[in-house]
Amino acid sequence: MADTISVINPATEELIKEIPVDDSVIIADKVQQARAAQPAWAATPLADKIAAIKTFRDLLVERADSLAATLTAETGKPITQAKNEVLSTPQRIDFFIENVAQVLAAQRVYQEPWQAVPGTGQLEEVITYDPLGVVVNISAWNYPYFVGANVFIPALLTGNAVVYKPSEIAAMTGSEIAALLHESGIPNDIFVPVIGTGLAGATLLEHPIDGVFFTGSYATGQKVAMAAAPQLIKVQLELGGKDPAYVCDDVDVAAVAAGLADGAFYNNGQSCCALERIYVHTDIYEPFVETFVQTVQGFKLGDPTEPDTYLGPLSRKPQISVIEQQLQDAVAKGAQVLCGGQSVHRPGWYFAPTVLTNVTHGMTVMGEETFGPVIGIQRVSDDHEAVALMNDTDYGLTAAVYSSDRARAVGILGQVRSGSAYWNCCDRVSPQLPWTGRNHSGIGSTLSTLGIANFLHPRGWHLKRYRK
Ligand code: TXE
Repeated sequence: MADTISVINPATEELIKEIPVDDSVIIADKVQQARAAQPAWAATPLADKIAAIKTFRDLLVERADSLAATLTAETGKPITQAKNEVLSTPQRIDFFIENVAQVLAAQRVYQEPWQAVPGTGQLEEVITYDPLGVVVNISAWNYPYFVGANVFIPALLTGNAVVYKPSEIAAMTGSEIAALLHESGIPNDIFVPVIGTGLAGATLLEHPIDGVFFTGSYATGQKVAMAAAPQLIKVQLELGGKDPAYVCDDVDVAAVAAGLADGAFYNNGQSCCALERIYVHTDIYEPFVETFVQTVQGFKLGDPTEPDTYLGPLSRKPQISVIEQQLQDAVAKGAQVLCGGQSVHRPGWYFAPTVLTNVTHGMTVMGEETFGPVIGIQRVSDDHEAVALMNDTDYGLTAAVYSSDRARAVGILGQVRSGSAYWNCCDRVSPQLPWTGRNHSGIGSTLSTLGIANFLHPRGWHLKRYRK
């Protein structure tokens, strides 16, 4: 009998379904199918590829309710946030559709004036782009539509075949994505889902492929990069973060505190760019903390299928132990728990939203990714201290500064290593901007025109026309 993934509802701990996983023979076959089919897909006119992706986009909108319900059932994401994810994905798809032709267009970068002397002629230099070929997309569960579409939409539009391994935590959603793409006209052997755990992901990397686009944790990303290294293929890694915000002394404290609480606790803190550390200027520290805690205590925790629920269960049970260990370490070293601090007594993997003060960088909660509903708030005496603390991390995904002075904020952000810099906002992703990280937050970028070009090999043409 085939191995299965047991899909458990994190809010009820009930078994939803057993899904059979693909074994190594099936995986080998799927990669070969994609390899055989890819040249014909590359040769398919761009207009036909765009038409299929537009249909997919329309189906997402049409079926948003049922797709969101699946996502909520298997990950515990509150239904309003799940629906928001499904319905916001078309914005990214539209960006790719509108910009792919421009990225694919051949560019004549140099042309000599025509030489009239016999034996000479004219040199022309042109850049064209070819698809990578067969790319593997290993994906995370926390935003399967967003992080999936960031990869498979531009990959397909640029003529690649995609072998897609959704996370085992979002396998039902991954299967629904594949079914929708096939229904939209993407051939079955051009978008090929592989269902399985990390083992299936590792097995995929043993096959000859032309690129791996991974979204997930630093620890797994490192394994993926090492497994892919012998093939010398393109490796793109969108990894985690320990994202900081610094609140200067010149802000509207109430508005900023409410915005930052959302940045820290949306999707239960299970966002790659969730705020994980907040530094507050000493002059406004007390009122900031007071308003922040009030906001957090106002968040509705409960059944994720109810539209007004803001905090559902965690998507993975083992994460509760990670959080508990970080809290124990913090409290032992002097942190103060202003609210939360423990799991919630009800069925499901619930953890109360937790605000810590008196934190220091000697605590794991300020150094390691928490990926849960916990935030540490640290007092700082000036901008220099804030910059030093923001940079005191192995990660570098995003950084935010809140100030009424743009020059001050931009000056601070310019000194912080991060892929995204936010002034008076946080936890924000835009299709027009590259999504990228420094250090342990990854390699490469999705979104923006860079996130399309990353699926292409450039070719430099040296073209000489000779006069006879
Ligand atoms: O990651 P995991 P998760 C990050 C986020 C957090 C993580 C959460 O910050 O760190 O993702 O996602 C497969 N070889 N981002 O828990 O466990 C596994 O089956 C090959 C960053 O899902 O690393 C799953 O499909 N594959 C972000 C995938 O790897 C393997 C956006 C990820 O699993 C494998 C969203 C192996 N050896 C989340 N082992 C951003 N920066 O954009 C496991 N997998």
